Amino acid sequence: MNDPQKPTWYILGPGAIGSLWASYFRLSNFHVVLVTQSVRDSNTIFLDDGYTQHAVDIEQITLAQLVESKQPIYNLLVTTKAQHTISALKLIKPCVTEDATLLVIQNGMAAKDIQSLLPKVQLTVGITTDGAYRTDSCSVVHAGKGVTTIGNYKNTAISDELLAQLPNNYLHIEPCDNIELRQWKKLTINCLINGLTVIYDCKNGDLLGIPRAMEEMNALSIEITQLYQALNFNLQDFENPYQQALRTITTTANNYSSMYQDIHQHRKTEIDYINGYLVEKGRQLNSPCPENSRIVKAVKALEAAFQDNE
Ligand code: KPL
Repeated sequence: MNDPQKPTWYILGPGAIGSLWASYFRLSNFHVVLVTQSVRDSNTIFLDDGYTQHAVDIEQITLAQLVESKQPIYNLLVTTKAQHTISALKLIKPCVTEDATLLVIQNGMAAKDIQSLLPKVQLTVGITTDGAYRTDSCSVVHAGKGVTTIGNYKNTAISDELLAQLPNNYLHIEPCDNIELRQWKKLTINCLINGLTVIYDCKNGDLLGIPRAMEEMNALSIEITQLYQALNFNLQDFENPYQQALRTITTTANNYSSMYQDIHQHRKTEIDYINGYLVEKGRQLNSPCPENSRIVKAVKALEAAFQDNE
């Protein structure tokens, strides 16, 4: 049942995280509209939360139907991959109200481009350690309970009002005052792990047993630290990237990284927004990043072998 006191959330990006949030919003009695690329067979999402199987009915609309209908969007959760975000947002921009709340949960650093496209919206960025995967287009498994850290892109405090409008009963959501720093830290980890799991075709933890991969991880760590110096970052904010990545691959040893999953499902990866983002920063600062460039080239070579399945 929809609770009339609760706002409607539109969700752009019906992948694993989008489906997870859509289901938990619905289970919390929010009205949810899932925005999809094309018409899907079913309006039900089957959620396996580790204890219970839920069959959750969710209203769906295609991007084209949404644009045509011109329905106003006051609350939008974006969980598309970074590379698809701007084109999708450009399409639905006429529907997004000027002062809408936009929560973006994705890897990479697309927030600046989103805020430029929609300058007046309240942009909130989320970084999640929830593990979720889809077993088919209508079924999602919440495999690992993590934390979603949310912070306003302009580093203002998250309001209690926004927090109350999220599915807190089901997800661990924590506000953060400096989300940009958190994004950089997450980006650093993703730069050290994701590409290597693709190149060596392995789970996160398997990298530990591949001496060549560990050498490359160390070289990436050194290069990224130099870049952060060139960017005038306070290095005390960043633990040694190599040590941090070692911890992450140990705690997520059995996970297949998101980039590994993309390649295996023949989807374009977020490489341009991860290692590619640092390569571009390095280029702007005259601080070349050959180690990161090599990762970008290797991943793109694999992507070139298939059509994007997104
Ligand atoms: O965030 C991740 C990802 O796969 O994108 C890591 C931290 C590498 C965990 O798998």
